[in-house]
Amino acid sequence: MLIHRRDNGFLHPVSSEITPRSAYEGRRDMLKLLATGAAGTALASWASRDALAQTAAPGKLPPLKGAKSSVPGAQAMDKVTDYKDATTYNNFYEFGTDKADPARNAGTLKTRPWTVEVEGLVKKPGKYGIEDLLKLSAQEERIYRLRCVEGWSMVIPWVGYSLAELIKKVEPEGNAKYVEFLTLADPKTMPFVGSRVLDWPYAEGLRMDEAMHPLTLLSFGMYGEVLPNQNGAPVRIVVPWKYGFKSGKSIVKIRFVEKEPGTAWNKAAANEYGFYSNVNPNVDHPRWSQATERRIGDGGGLFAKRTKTQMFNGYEAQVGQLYAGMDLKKLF
Ligand SMILES: Nc1nc2c(c(=O)[nH]1)N[C@H]1C(S)=C(S)[C@@H](COP(=O)(O)O)O[C@H]1N2
Ligand SMILES: [Mo]
Repeated sequence: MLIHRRDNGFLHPVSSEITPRSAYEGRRDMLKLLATGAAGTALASWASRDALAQTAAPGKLPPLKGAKSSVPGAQAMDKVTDYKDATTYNNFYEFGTDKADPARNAGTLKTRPWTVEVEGLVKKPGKYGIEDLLKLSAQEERIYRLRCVEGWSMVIPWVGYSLAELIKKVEPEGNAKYVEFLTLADPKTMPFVGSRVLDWPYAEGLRMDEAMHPLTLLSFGMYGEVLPNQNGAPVRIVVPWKYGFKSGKSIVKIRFVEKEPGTAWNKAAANEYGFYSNVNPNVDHPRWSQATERRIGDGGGLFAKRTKTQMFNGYEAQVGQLYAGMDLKKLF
């Protein structure tokens, strides 16, 4: 499609024509998907997950218990989302872009053996096996809200421990300022890793103080069981004050770096997804407002009443200080 902009009587190509073709096509696919996610076909997604949801119940996966957490902010503040909703309506683009796709397709994910490689600016780099990671610190149950950038949210009882526990064990060097997370990208088991929707592997990152914050969770389970594949088995990050996409699923690499790392969504659309991506009702997404959200499964499903989104997703008392003096409109 050729779109021209007329300036001073001359025709200039718009940026889409000077962007490499592959990047442009990937972006075009993505914009289409995002547009549908935010509007009409969300309804179709919700309906298509109904059949899956009917059989989704805890009790089928190995138990993973956690003691009630004493970390401030990690206790129940809202009604916990039903398991069937939390496991049948979410994003995991490696398995498809429809909200029902992760539950439908993630059965192929092989979660054993599994290692997480720790590398970069760290004194104890190495490959950490999942069984050792599970035992590295006491498992806690943390009840967190998670709000997706698209405007829906859930309240989930996660099981895991503060990422800080692992970080302290591996001893980052003094010049490590950021932590980068890379997730599995296996084309054999993840059907969409061949698509151009995102740059694979899915990459995310946190500033060191964010990664060390006690609320930042290294999670292995939810609802008293190990994580279902569609929710990021066998290990994922959960950062409750940031939009959901900052919480990388099925992670295989943690890298300590000096400079702010590139992240999957920022690379796909920098004007829409910043590095910080703190939940902020006062900063609109360029294509929609972030002022309100819909709690998934709250009464009428997709038609549930929208509630006001809270600054830092309600965790301002715990994390606001991390951003003191920063212009959150610029550093969104
Ligand atoms: N590897 C990977 N992690 C991911 C995603 C993804 O596509 N791939 N999607 C993110 C997005 S956009 C959201 S909202 C959350 C949602 O999943 P959950 O409901 O299981 O937390 O996972 C995040 N983690
Ligand atoms: Mo999301």
